[in-house]
Amino acid sequence: DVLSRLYIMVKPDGVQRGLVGEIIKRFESKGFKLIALKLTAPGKAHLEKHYADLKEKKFFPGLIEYMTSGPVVAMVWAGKNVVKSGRVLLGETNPLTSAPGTIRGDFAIDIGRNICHGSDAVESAEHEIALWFPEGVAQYDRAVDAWIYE
Ligand code: YYY
Ligand code: MG
Repeated sequence: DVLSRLYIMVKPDGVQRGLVGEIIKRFESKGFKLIALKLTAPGKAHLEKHYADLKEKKFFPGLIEYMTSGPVVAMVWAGKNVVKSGRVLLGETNPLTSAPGTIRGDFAIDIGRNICHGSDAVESAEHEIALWFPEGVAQYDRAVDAWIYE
């Protein structure tokens, strides 16, 4: 992992429930660097591409319906071990087994309403970043990095 990038997406339920700021806050306070952010509702074909690896699952149609039920907030975070760390901040796929203190553990109950997506590996993160941000991401230095990284 080391210095890498992570695709995070507040799902339609997270947006409707007013949890966008809360989710951003957790990645921001942790020390990760925000390099892209947008509110978007790209439609069925795009979401089917995003979740292409799950298209044989029986929950797939319901997942796509849910994901296209409203706008999502797409973002990219950068930092050391950000993919592994992001999965820890997110919790388990099922909120039931997500520890308190995690995003899904603190704010969700049902697996099909788990409020936030996070890439599961560096390769899938890069794939998802290209899919959601074809326009590219920001590049900038942060003076505070010297106080976050040894
Ligand atoms: O990466 P993550 O979101 O934690 O789980 P995935 O296995 O990639 O599944 C994507 C998405 O699908 C999950 O966040 C909720 C939904 N889902 C579901 O509704 N029912 C399942 N049994 C498994 C996943
Ligand atoms: Mg996944």
